[in-house]
Amino acid sequence: MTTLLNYIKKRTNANCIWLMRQAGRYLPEFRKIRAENSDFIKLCLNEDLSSEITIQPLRRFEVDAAIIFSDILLVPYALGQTVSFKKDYGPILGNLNYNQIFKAEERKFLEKLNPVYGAIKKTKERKELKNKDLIGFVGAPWTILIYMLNRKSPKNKDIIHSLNDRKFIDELLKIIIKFLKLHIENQIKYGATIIQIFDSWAGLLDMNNYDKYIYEPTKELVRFTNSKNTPVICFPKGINDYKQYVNVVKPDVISIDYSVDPKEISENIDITVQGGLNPNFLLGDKEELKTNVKKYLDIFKNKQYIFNLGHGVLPNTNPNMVDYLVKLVKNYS
Ligand code: 1CP
Repeated sequence: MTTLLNYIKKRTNANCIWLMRQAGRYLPEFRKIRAENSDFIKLCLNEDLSSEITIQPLRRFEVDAAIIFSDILLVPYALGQTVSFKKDYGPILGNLNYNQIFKAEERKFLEKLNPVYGAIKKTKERKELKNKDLIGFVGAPWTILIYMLNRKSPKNKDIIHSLNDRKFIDELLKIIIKFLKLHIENQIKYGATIIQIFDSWAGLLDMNNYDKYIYEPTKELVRFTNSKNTPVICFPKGINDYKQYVNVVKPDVISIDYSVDPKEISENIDITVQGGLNPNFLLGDKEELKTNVKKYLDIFKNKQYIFNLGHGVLPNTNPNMVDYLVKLVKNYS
């Protein structure tokens, strides 16, 4: 029985926890592999190493799920845009070749991402994953669109001006949605039991643009995923109105960021809530962490709540603090 999935389906009443970015960056065993693999995309496309990195946190911590080691930017990569990562800078994407993107073929896309599906299949078969969920994921259409157009992390709202060429943007968005569906479908086919949609840049948009760029495209992905009998966790980081988002997009679980008041969320949202704790608390002392973890657990005590952070584990986090956090949550009553 997988805890997280059964919890989402309201069949168990456990204290559930997993962490965004639980695999990677802050773990010495990941750093060792990373030091030997300078090309990050290649590392994501190495079935054995990707599967190994995926289960690394499960060897250390009693988390209820693994998230496949991959990246949201593998989708632009598989559509033909080059993607590389520069140390201390972030992702760098190549020029958008319109002809290539607009003519992208499903077969070629799947061929490029085949190792991700292979890694999912391999991970599912590992003993560490017994009774645990494997979370597959995609970037939300809006976040992928932004990376493809801006070709690096958007630092501010200036990028919104480049949305002026409406016809082109509409076409690009359609292609992104089509291929995100294909990627979701195949992650499920090879063993992902839950899908998380990361909308890391939702906070860049004004509310009058939500419908077109966030609500409608994401709703389409949620419906599609649900039609494959698979629940969806949505993380629209920085969005103005979580309640409206839940009402319109209708995910199974809503993952909240650290800027929102959890009390307000617990009073106004009826579906399963995930996350919220500021990842910075993992950098401080144990007492402060404990107080804040307890705050979230107390607020959501009589609700469906999956413990997680309000964004990913930071690279300079001490794994001992993560261990302490997981134990706090598991022992809470
Ligand atoms: O240099 C390195 O060692 C690579 C660091 C790294 C890692 C470990 C990147 C580069 N991506 C990942 C893995 C990753 N990315 C995972 C799997 C591991 C896990 O979660 O346990 C996941 C789920 C992601 C998702 C992801 N990638 C998001 C959404 C979540 C978020 O943090 O908001 C985003 C925005 C990306 C893009 C990305 N990948 C990597 C970087 C440095 C970035 C850019 C972040 C930014 O623009 O600020």
